[in-house]
Amino acid sequence: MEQTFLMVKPDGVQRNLIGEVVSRFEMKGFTLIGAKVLQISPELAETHYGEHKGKPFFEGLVEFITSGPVFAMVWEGDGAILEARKMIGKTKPQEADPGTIRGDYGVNMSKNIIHGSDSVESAKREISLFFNDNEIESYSKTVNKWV
Ligand code: RTP
Ligand code: MG
Repeated sequence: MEQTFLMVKPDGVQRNLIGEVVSRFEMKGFTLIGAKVLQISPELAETHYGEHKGKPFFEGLVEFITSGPVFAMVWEGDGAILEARKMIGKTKPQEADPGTIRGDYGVNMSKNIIHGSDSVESAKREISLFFNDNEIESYSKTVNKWV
């Protein structure tokens, strides 16, 4: 089963959108297998966004992502990486379709509510950057059905 790393950014946490974000992926049918609130260090931010090092927006991006707590998550599901990116919407909220998280809630390019892994490789890399193995619980919702 595919796993992806999603993270509510400081603007999303501040705007009380953690529940809304979690709800969308839960309703979609994905399984939340890891989650935590944390304040990202500059070192972790620079590693996480390493592909953007040297770009004009890099310093601002690191400053923003470290400016307050984030909500980091690992979700599991069929095609979870691409599906989550579709549900998140385009990077620029003005270009993101209505119905996507960024289309519905994003304010601008730097304050776009949520991060999502963009490939199998980045999902693996980002999950291991943010989570220890013992913080991830893989399970099936169809076993031990209570409701
Ligand atoms: P993310 O990594 O945060 O999920 O966003 P993304 O894949 O949609 O976009 P990416 O290209 O990875 O960029 C990471 C974040 O950097 C900011 N950005 N600013 N030209 C610009 O000013 C610019 N380009 C990117 C955005 O905040 C984006 O989410
Ligand atoms: Mg990206």
